[in-house]
Amino acid sequence: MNKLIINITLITALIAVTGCSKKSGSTNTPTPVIENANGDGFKNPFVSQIYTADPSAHVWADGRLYVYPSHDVDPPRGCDLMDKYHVYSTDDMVTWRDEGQILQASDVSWGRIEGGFMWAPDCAYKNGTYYFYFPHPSGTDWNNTWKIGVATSKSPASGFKSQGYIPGLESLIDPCVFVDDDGQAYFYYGGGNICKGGKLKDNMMEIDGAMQTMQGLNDFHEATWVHKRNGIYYLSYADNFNEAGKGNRMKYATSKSPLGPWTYQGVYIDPTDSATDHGSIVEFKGQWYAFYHNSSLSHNDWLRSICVNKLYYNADGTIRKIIQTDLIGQKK
Ligand code: FUB
Repeated sequence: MNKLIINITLITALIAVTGCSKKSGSTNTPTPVIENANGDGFKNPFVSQIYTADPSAHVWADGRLYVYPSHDVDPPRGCDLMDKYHVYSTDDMVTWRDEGQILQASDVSWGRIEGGFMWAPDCAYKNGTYYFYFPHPSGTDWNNTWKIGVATSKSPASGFKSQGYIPGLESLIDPCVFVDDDGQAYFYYGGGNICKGGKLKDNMMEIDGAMQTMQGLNDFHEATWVHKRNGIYYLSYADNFNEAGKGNRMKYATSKSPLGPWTYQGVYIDPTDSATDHGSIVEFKGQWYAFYHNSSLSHNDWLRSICVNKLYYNADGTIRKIIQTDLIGQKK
């Protein structure tokens, strides 16, 4: 486990189921950008040592913010070779620590023999245990054999052991686990225009009852993320938008219930320079943040890098579009 201190002030201009496929067809009109600042000064991407994508961010009891991204392997072959998840943490949103590698395809006994395909993960905490959820195929026919694997640890960024997979699910990707204020955990996943959610049992490894299709989303593609603020549930996701040199947008919908029905609200992250996007929203020390990825270090759709910018809400609970910043912290 290598531990690297990453000071983003040192970042220099270095340089496709489903997630790896581009589709077109949205007619949604983006909500206006709030032109209220020249960015928030964050230098993006904030990890440059390796290529990372699909950041899922959480704040745990030790007061640090942890990011669980996937890892794009260079040279890429689409998303086929993705492997070896790392975790990053910070206590100030400026200095980031690479906590090292936590899991690789060869650790997964039920996984496809060829390895790779360790796609967008998430992590959840309950009753003293951290649960790391990751999509991985169980067969050579990867696109029809996706499972959602679970690895557990008593620590947020080390010691994870593969425990099997959640039984009875369809072949879909991009797990997200949201634990509500009453301790009830909800599991979401999706891809290929379908998003589903359901309750998790207390063991965090089995679905309690039936999974339901999430209703009310607009042009859902993948990358489900659920968070809650002031009693409102937010489901954010990547759409199918695709134009030359630009990729998916991040949209969101709201509900009074964790399983919908949802009311579509708009785009909160415009396309980056990457074919895909995938993000998370989290509050840390009184400020909300949006994590996402772009390809600005590699100029290659499948060598992505994770980014973060501040996220603001309007008084009515809607989300303002985030201002993406570049390598020197300027608005893009
Ligand atoms: O990173 C592999 C796949 O690309 C993810 O699972 C999707 O969300 C997209 O980002």
